[in-house]
This record gives sequence, C-alpha cells and structure tokens, in this order.
Amino acid sequence: MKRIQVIDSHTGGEPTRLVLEGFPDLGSGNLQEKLERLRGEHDRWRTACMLEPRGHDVLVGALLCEPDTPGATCGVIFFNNSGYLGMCGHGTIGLVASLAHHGRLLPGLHRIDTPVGPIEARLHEDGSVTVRNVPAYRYRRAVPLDVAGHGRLHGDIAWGGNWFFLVSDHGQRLALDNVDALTDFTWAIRQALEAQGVTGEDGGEIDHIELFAEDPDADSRNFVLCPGKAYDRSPCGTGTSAKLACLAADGKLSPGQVWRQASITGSEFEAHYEPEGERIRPYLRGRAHISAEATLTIDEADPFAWGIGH
Ligand code: PYC
Repeated sequence: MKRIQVIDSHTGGEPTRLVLEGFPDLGSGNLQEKLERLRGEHDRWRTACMLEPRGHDVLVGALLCEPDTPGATCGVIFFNNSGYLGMCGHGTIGLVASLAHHGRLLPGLHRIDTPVGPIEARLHEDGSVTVRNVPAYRYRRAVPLDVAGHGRLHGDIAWGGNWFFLVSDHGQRLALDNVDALTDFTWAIRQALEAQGVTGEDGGEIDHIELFAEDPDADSRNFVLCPGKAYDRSPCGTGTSAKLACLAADGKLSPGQVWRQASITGSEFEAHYEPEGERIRPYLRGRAHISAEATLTIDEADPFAWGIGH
C-alpha cells in the first residue's frame, strides 16, 4: 500500500490539497526541472491525488518541495485534474495556511520558490496571507476572437503567473445559478483561442479564461475557467494579478490603490500592485481554512488506484 500525507484547505471556496509526503523523489535541479520530471516520469501520482475517486475536478494540488534558493522557506509545484500550473495564488494561500496549521511555519514573511520564479507570502497574525506574486503584464489589448455561437468578442491577453484571456464585454450574467452557461461560454472561448492560434507571448497556451462584471460589494466580480474546465471558486490569484496588469496598463488603477476582486461565489481577494519596470508586481490578500488532514492510500490491486481514466 502506498501512502500520501496531505492537508486539504480552501481559499475563498477553492480547494487546495497540499502533499507533504509520499511522492517519489524528483532528484536534483530547479523546480522547473522537477516539474518536468514529475510530468514525464511520475504523472500518475498527480492523477491519483487529483482525479476521482480520491480527488475531483475543482481540486488544485500543491507538492511541497525543497526550495531552489538559499533562505527560501520551501518550493512548490502546483497541478490540477488536467496537468500543471505555473503559479497559483489561492493555492499559495492554502499552502501557507496548511504549513502554519502543521506547525511548520510562523507568522512573518516567507520566500517560496515556484517553477515560474520566486514569490513571497506573508502570514499575518489574523491568519490571512498576502502573496507577492511573480511580475504580471498585459501582452495584447482588445484581441478580436470569433467564438462559435457567440460571434466576435474582444479580450486582453495578460500574464499573472498563468496566461489569461480577459473579457469584460460579453453579455453574460455572472451569477452562481448561471455557472453551466458560463462554463459553456468560456470553454467555447478557450476552443476558439486554440483554433485561431491566439496565444500568450512565445506561444504560451492561454489556458485560463476570465470574465468580469460589476459587483455591489467589491470593485469587480469575476468568473474564471481553469484549464481542466472547472471554474475557480475563489477570485483566482493569478487571474486577479492579470486583471491588475490590465488596469495598470489602461491607467485605471494607481500603484498602491486597493482593488477588491470578488469571485462568482462571493469570496474576495484584496489586491494592489507596485510598478516594476515594464511590468507590475501584484499583491493579493486572502484567507484559507483547513478542511482535512489525511493519508491517501493507493492499493495497486485497486482498478482505479491512479485515478479514473488512468
Ligand atoms: O488562484 O491563481 C489562482 C488559481 C489558478 C487556478 C486556480 N486558482
């Protein structure tokens, strides 16, 4: 029987499963190299944790790793039901809250290495966490896209640790009782991006779609479709970072000015940015709650040992 020790949490409704122990040794090298080794040689460990019957489509995994750089608290590799994520904002908040819960981390500032670069996270005394994300930027503005069944729409392409297509003028109702239609619509956008060869810089796949609407309590409400076709229950840390980059590029948000981003479930991140050359440095504050401490077991005799479909 193989055993994997995990802590589950949720950040604004979006779940994170922190893997503390039990994955194979990923050898030496930096986190990008370790991610490639995990993807290439040991991907079934991801599928065992993320897919049914142990996981589900909404879950994001965070594998605790040794840091790349001296002085960093830890390294992390994020993944989900469909593959690997560069960075994950809600997942970083979940990681910090889970390590604190496990007695491995105290309030204060922590550097954390990710495959897309170092980030920082401050655990506050009240349990909330501020993430200093990787630099974000808008790559292209108002890109036209023909979406089957919906005609032509326009969106911005921005990097916030993952690639996003951000659409404000879409005619959709952003409400929890409309998530099936929103999922169909954003999935059609994703397919149109692929079919029309629209990518991020250097051909980066745009695998997150983000819609915006007004919100009575926050500066904006979003709906974010994640790569595996599940929607983010939180306001999405990397998606909020991409939004900040667009607001900054349009001159609609000043450095240090607070932006409250609500999710489709009503949870919120408080965000701001600092200028950093041609890019911006996003800061996101949110809170995670622990939902389980568990040992996952993998029985090789189980026909679904490595997840349904694997
Ligand atoms: O919070 O950055 C985020 C995120 C990405 C995918 C799901 N959540």
